[in-house]
Formats: sequence, structure tokens, C-alpha cells
Amino acid sequence: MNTEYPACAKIAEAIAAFPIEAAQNGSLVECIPYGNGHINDTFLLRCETTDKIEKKFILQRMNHTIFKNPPQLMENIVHVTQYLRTMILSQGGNPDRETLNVLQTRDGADFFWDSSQNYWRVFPFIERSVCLEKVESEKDFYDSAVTFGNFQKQLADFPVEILHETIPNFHNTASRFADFQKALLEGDKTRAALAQEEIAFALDRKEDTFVLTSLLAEGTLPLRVTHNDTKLNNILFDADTRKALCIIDLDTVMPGLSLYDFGDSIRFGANTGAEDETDLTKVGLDLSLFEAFTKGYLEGCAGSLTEKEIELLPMGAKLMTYECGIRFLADFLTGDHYFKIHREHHNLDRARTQFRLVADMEAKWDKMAAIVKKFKNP
Ligand code: ADP
Ligand code: GN1
Ligand code: MG
Repeated sequence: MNTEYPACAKIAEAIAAFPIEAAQNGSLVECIPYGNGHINDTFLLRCETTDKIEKKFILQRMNHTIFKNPPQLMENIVHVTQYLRTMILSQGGNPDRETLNVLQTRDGADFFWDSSQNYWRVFPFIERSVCLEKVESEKDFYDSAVTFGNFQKQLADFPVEILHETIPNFHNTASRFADFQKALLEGDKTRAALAQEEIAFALDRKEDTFVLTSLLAEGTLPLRVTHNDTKLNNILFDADTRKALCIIDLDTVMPGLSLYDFGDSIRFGANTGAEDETDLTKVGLDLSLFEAFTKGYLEGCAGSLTEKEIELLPMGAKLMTYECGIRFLADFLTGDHYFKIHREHHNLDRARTQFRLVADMEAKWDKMAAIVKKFKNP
């Protein structure tokens, strides 16, 4: 093995725990940090068999500060991926490419707990796939929408009671607002001074934060199994056909609202700017992309959404964007302990884009509603 390991304690110990080299009857040739996730530490392992065939794996150190109970989280992922495998097989698909698959350790466990209490897992790399950081065509975005809608449909009869809540109140916007208020009180005052405009924007919209939670509590919106982190880089596309192929990042699959999945995809994918764009004139809602996603998502859900859910799709988009904004802002105020940052004030930049996008959605509200209506009554 000629690998130089990245500066991540215990990585060699973790690699040795999985049957990576033995299974491939060859050697590990590379181990590099990979992807743009904000939460886990992800590495690409590249192996070569003795007859020079390349085989890749994704190794991840789970963030156990954020996910308090990694064994329960892995239990969720194993249950969900096994269920998806059966569904995909029954639909004539290829479960090795259309869902994540957990590679067991040499001891037959679903994760490895190292001597410094880090939790590690491995997924076979989905070969000939592409991960997009931004929408490159309307068709890609439409395709991702069909696949997220279909994911929802595939899990419609999944026994929801066996799922653990990996992060309690994850998309409870009212509870996120309370966290934001706490961050305002306890956070850094110099940082708060830099973010006065954003703080005011967030406080002005307090009433919105209860809309979905109230409808859920009174039974107007149904609780479903949802992904809860449906940004575009959490779906892989087939490099050959360019079809949306596999939904990844299943850490937050939990009971939730369809509006969370719809909304988070719009927040990230239908933004004309990047999530951390500093030139706010580039940030806004692309209505054509909003339309493409709405069409695709409703097709993927194939009639399973209620009229009320469909009517509230614009609210899902706005609230998921607002909520992400207050999460970024709270993290900025309290010292950037949650989301990984790569530059000074990165979380403030991210919060600003989210609020600019919310403002643009508010300005385009009637148009968003008209698009949804068009697909509700085709
Ligand atoms: P995070 O929770 O930090 O966002 P992800 O699980 O989304 O981590 O993984 C980070 C990146 O790694 C993804 O955006 C994707 O590019 C890549 N990735 C993850 N799993 C696979 C896989 N099985 N095959 C190919 N690429 C993957
Ligand atoms: C995080 O793990 P990643 O990068 O896919 C976060 C999401 C946010 C997103 C913002 C567990 O997602 O909730 O919407 O960043 N995941 C968690 O980009 O908090
Ligand atoms: Mg991710």
C-alpha cells in the first residue's frame, strides 16, 4: 500500500476494520477527502485489484456531535436501504446503483467504532455517477424531482415506527426559531452587530414559523417518511444516461412532511446563485426551475400528495429556505460549531443568500402559486 492518509486521526484504523483490500484481492492506492458536505468527514478510497481493476469506496466519519446516536442512525440507514433494495428489485431496477448499500466491517457490524470513539462507515462507491453542485439544465433538475418524489412513494408503506429520530425537531421551524433567539441572546455581540439586517429579517417572519407545525399538529398535513436533506448534491446522476440515479446522504431520513423535501430541493437547486454566493444580485428564485421541479416532484409522487400538501408547496420552499437561513445565522452568532466553514463569515454569507432568496420568493409568490395550480389541475 502506498497511501498517504489525510490528516484525520484514526483513519488507518478505520480502513483496516473494513474488508476493503481483502475483498478486492488487491491494494488501496488512494485515500482523499471527498465531496462538499457540511456535516460528515467523507473520504474516497480507491483500490486496485491485482489485475488492475479499479474499485472505489466512500468512507465516512460520522459527525457524532450533531448525530448523537450513530448506532441508531445506522440502524435507520440499514432498514431503509434494505427496504429500498426490495422495492427496486420488484420494479426491475439495479439495487447496487439505485440505492446506497452499507458495507459491513470484517466483524459483520454496520459501522466501526474506533479507539477514540469516532464512528465510521463505508459505502461502495456508485461508479459512473456524477454529483452536481449546481443545476446545469432544467432536465437534470426535473429528473432529480421525479426521483425524490419516487423515493417518497417507494417508502410510503415503510413501517415508520421503527425509525429513530436522528435529530429531534430537525425541520420544526418554530423550534429552530427558538434556537435562533437563544443564539441571539447568548451569541457573540460583535458578530451580531455585523448581522443586524439579517437578524431583523429573521425576526420579522416569526409568524411564518408556526404555519406547517400547526397544520401537522391539527392533522391537516400527513406525516410521511421523508429524506429531509434533499439538496442537489445528495443525489447522484448516471454518468452515461444523465438520469437521476441514487439518493444519498440518508442520515436524516425520518418521519416528516413532503413539503420539507420539496422545499429543500427548491432552496438549493432553484436558486440562481450558490448557497454561499457573496454577490447577492446573483441570488433569486428561477421560476422555470421551480416549475420543472414542481412538475417532476408531483409526477414522482404519482398522486400520493393531498390537495393541501400541493397547495402548500410554495410555503414549503419558503420555509425551508428561511429555516436554513436562521440555522446558518445562529451558527454564525455562536461561533460556527455546526456547519463546516471554509472562510471567515462563511455562515453569514450563507444566511444572507437564504434571506435574499426568501425575499425573492415573497416577491414572486403569486407566480409560484400559479405554477403549482397549473400542475394541481392539469
Ligand atoms: P454529508 O452528510 O457530509 O453531506 P454525503 O453523504 O452527502 O456527506 O457525502 C458527501 C459526498 O460524497 C456526496 O455529495 C457525493 O459526492 C459523495 N458520495 C457519497 N456517497 C457516495 C457513493 N456511495 N458513491 C459515490 N459518491 C458518493
Ligand atoms: C447540511 O450534510 P449536508 O451538507 O448534505 C445539513 C442540512 C442543511 C445543509 C445546508 C444534518 O447538509 O440540514 O440544509 O447542510 N445537514 C444536517 O447546505 O444538518
Ligand atoms: Mg450531503
